[in-house]
Amino acid sequence: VARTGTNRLVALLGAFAVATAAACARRTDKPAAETTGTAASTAQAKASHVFHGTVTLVDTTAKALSVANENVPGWMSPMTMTYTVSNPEVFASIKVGDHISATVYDGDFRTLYDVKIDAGAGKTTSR
Ligand SMILES: [Cu+2]
Repeated sequence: VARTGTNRLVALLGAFAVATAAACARRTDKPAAETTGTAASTAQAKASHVFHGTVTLVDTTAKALSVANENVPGWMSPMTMTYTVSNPEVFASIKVGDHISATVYDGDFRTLYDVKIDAGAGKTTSR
């Protein structure tokens, strides 16, 4: 019974991912420098940014979030995108409308790190 809804949610997430991946590709001004060499050591040196946004979709099965972010200078302009998170335990409490903060890294537009739900902010009742 709930299966139809889940499938539609997954399809929606997929559509978001495709659309937003294209949007972000246009924002990649600098070609990746680490075409050769150890990717791990290069990745660790990447700059971090503080991310703020409002959750627009929660997929607890896929452990994915869609978030409408505020401008993150040098990383991403305001848009709605789907992400995975580094701390999936947030799925125990996170919900649509929550305002969250996280850490993001240059060149990594798919993962929100150390997601925190901001207390007292974005607690809208509308879905
Ligand atoms: Cu984006």
